[in-house]
Amino acid sequence: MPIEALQTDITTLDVDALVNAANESLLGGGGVDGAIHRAAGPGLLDECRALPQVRPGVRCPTGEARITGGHRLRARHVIHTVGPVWRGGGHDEAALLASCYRESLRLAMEQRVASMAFPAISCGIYGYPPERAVPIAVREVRTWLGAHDAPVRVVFACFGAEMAALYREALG
Ligand code: AR6
Repeated sequence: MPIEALQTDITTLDVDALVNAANESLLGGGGVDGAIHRAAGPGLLDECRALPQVRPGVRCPTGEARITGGHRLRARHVIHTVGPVWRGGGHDEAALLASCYRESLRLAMEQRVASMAFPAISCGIYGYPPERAVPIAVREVRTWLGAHDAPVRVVFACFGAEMAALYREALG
């Protein structure tokens, strides 16, 4: 199945599942998280709030993922994942980021999604350098799809031409 990079606002995509670059509270924020919550409407926040806390204030630890409905989005599902905050690269950031992609794909496959879109997890407010994050995203998606023989169309939704160019280079 094709993996492609599109320069677009992720909320406009007609795919079965959108991945959200959330924070551990899952109660919304800025960036793509804010855009997804605005487009999905208040039902998404209500559903997130009802998810169990694994410790006070934490519904999804960094590197993990949780799934909800899409509410007013065209997507049927939102997969919320929490990327690492970039702290120079020596704090397990690469492994945690890779885990976000794998865990999101695992939840998507459980729901039998045929198409899904990822934002550039951690590359905004969390400060992960895109030139380091993009090859991880591409490698994890490729490896995972290859290993699971999953017929899933994956879109990397890129905010801006520079990000789209990085993905296209990594995709080859
Ligand atoms: N469509 C596609 N990509 C987008 C969109 C959009 N509508 N909006 C932003 N981006 P960020 P993070 C890009 O900051 O770094 C939130 O407050 C953006 O240009 O959204 O993982 C959460 O609640 C960048 O390339 O996510 C967390 O607290 C990428 O999406 C924190 O931000 C990710 O940027 C998570 O930070």
